Amino acid sequence: MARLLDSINSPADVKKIPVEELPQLAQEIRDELISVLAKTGGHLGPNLGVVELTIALHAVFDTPTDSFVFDVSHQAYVHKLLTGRRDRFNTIRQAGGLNGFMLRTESEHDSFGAGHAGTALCGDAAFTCGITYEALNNISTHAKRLIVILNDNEWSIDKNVGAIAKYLTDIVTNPRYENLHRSMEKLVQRFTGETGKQLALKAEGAVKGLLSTGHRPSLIFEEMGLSYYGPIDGHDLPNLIKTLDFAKHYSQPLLLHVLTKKSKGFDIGIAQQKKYHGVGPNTYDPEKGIETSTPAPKTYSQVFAETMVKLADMNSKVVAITGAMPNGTALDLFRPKHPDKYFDVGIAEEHAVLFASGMATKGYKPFCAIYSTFLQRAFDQIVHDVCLQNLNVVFAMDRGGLSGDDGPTHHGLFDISYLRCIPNLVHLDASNEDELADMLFTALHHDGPIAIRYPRGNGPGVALKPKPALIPIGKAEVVKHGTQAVALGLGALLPMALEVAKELEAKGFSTAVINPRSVKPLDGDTISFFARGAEVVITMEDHVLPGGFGSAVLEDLANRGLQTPVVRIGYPDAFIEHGKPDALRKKYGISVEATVEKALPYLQKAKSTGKTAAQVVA
Ligand SMILES: Cc1ncc(C[n+]2csc(CCOP(=O)(O)OP(=O)(O)O)c2C)c(N)n1
Repeated sequence: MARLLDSINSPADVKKIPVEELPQLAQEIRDELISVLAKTGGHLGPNLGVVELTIALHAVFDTPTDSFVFDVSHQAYVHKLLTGRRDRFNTIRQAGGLNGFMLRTESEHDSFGAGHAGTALCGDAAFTCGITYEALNNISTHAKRLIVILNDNEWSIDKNVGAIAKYLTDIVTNPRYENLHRSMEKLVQRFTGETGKQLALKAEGAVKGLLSTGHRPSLIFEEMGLSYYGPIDGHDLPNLIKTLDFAKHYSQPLLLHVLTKKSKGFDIGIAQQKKYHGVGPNTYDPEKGIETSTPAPKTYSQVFAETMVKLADMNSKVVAITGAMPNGTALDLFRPKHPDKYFDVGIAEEHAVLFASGMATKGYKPFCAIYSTFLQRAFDQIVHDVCLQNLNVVFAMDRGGLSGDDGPTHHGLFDISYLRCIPNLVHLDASNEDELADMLFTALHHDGPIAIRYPRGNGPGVALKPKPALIPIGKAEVVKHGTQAVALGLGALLPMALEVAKELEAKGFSTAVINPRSVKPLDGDTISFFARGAEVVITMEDHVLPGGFGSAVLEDLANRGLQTPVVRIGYPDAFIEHGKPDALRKKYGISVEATVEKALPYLQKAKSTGKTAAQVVA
């Protein structure tokens, strides 16, 4: 039988399908999501939860004239399927294919490309973000027509946390509200069709009357200037369509509280909501409905969490803070071991940092585990509340470098630039698992703020020492001596720097390799010792070039009056698309071949002229 889904090339086609056939479309979309994401990976649970809601939105509204802003937009796959991207859906999160989030350049139907939470009001977890309340605060003054859909599935990636999660549960379970909800439903049922739309407008007063009777669990939204309606079943298509049609003709900002089930229609996902929020390729078999087991080597995140357990065992002042990412940062391994030292503050990075600074003033040693990309949110708290106060806060920056399939919203390619300029802050970059453990241990003993950057996924597989050791801050590690070239491989790029050295040596040029370890303070003494006599200095970083590690080296050499040429390898001044890290690095010249090609002319010139770089300058 032909699929209804195959007849949909634009939202106009959704409107042609009779309401009674839409559940079939919903089933086809679920099947498509489950089968495609089995291969590509992606945000399965969130999308399975919003199938009916997204169909109903497109049945009622007209994008791009009407704008849909999804928060975080990881649940916009269904929207992509209904807005002319069905035939490319199997390329999602693949190099050159569809992005896993909304992307303004991908379609006119994507009004905003949000990958960070709190950008719009939508998921229940967005209500843990400060900026959500900042937006709410302005709605009554500035917004005329706005429909906020609160997609309440009780989950962030982990279980949602804090007072607002409890508040939403209270609304859903309040028996008084149940009555109100039924009266509202009847009202909406009556006001469908063309005449109904006119009546609906007139009914505003009646709605408001209903909303203001007796105890109103929806008070918080109403006080902020949003009429509250709900909670309604987010999987009941006819009722969703009627309700959205009603909302469309309501002339004031409105909040529609919709209850959905994450991972709906996929039992393994329902049983493991955290895991199926976002999965990697080949995690499950869509035909058999079972998990495909793959032995997983230890990730940097796991090493971080295991080391945190050791540090908290050693020192009673150690606390760990996450912003709704216990799974991603692996702190869910720490939580059961030290429940009283574990804090999940919700998707509230600014607060996480401020909270850490407060704890530090009371003698605690907070480790804030926040991805490099999400720490951008907390820049002022880092400057004003941690570094200016010179407090003992540790930033464990996971996903420093490429974030692969997630793309530009999630790559951690800016943190060296945005942190290097802040006084008092130390910035370390781990090149293997054991070094990460040592850096965390060193941070425990360091006075003042310190940021430790480590990559997504697995390290090179270096075994951990039974007990971590102190690393001298501001001291680089000389991995290999050499005289004509010096390759500085920061963090994840240290193995590549070693390869570059091997290639250059094979061509007859003696090359030193340095593991810089500390971006700030930079070990200018060691670097300049090698740079002074060399023909070329090579800096390699998984970071943008402007303001990055290579820039720090250039600044230091210039301050010392050294003019040895510097070849800087890193990302250009651009947002980097999604793709596999190896392929992206290659594309942007972060490869052994490209580096050797750039460095060779300096070495060959010196050989042919017989003059060293220092002599040429003189
Ligand atoms: C600023 C920021 N911090 C953390 C994240 C990581 N993150 C992605 S989705 C998500 C949970 C979203 O929950 P919700 O909005 O309720 O949507 P659901 O997936 O439950 O549908 C989190 C914490 C993020 N995207 N942005």
